[in-house]
Amino acid sequence: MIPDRPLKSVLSGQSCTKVPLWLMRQAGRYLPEYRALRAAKGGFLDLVYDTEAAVVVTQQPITRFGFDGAILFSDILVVAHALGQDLWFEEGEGPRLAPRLIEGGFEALVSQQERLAPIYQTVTRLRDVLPQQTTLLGFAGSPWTVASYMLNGRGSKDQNEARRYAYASEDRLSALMTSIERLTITYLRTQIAAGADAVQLFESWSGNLAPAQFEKWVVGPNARIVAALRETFPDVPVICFPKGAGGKLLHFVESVKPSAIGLDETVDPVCAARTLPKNIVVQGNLDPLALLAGGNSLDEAVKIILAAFADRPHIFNLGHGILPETPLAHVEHLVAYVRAFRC
Ligand code: 1CP
Repeated sequence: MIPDRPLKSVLSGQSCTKVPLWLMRQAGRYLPEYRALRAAKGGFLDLVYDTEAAVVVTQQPITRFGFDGAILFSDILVVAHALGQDLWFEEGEGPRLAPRLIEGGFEALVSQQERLAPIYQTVTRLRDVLPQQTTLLGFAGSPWTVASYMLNGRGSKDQNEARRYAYASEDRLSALMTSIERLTITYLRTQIAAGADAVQLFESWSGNLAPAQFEKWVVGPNARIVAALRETFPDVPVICFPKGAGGKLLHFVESVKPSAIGLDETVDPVCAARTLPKNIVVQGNLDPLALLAGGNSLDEAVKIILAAFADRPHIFNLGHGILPETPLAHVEHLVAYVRAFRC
């Protein structure tokens, strides 16, 4: 008999008396064991491309908290690296990519897909060592979000440079987006073939696009990736996380048709439960700051979310990544609280 994986079951639309949970960025700097290994290995990318280390880091939050989902330890920007850009992480700041494609250089990039090989090995190894009941989640960035970093060479508060480029150089952006989309499909298919039970697409920068831009750069690529994965792996759920989609969320769900939709913390759970189609699984959406703060306001926020989604398939998660300063005791409290809830 195949042991039950509660998160995979809910993602596949089966009802469950317990709400499965995992947290975005659950492996990371809020964990002392992560900080220790990262210091020993040198840097973030050294962990990502070292299969043994990436396996250990992925397991750390499972061992400590018993989450239902383990998300592969990697980063969305490895796809840019595999397309031939240089990638590094500045200590205490974030990712850097070169050349900065807004200034040109896309045609000269030489694809280096072998850079992804250790990540596939990590997935294979993880499926062997994770507890049977733990769902293994693969992931990738959605093309627009990855393109915005490739164009700007780094993060920014609004990705305005990339958004301006989308108007000014539409043809060149189309070519870049097509390359990212193709590689993302291959990347996710290979993760699934290596053992991922489900995958998540992170569209972190969909929030501030004008509607026509949202349609072209977000809805289109996400829909094509979901369809391509479903064609090859009809039973593998795909979670889409169009962060900040707000009023465009229902349209996104109806057009992209993901198995599950990740909601960020600005979405009203009561309203989402009322308006989203009943067959779509929802994931989310606790404010990471509520988890950081703890106390009664945390319990209140968790209660509202659990109650709102009690009569539909729901995966408990944050609305965005866990903050590095989050006390471990607050995470322990959250896990106990969600575990005690019965729908
Ligand atoms: O040790 C460190 O300081 C590195 C911090 C870190 C970590 C732990 C980065 C740098 N990436 C990651 C891992 C990561 N990134 C995961 C692993 C699995 C898990 O969730 O535990 C995932 C899924 C991501 C996804 C990711 N990376 C996104 C999408 C989700 C989101 O947060 O919006 C984005 C935008 C990135 C780019 C990135 N990588 C790292 C940083 C600090 C950033 C954001 C940079 C910026 O916009 O300024």
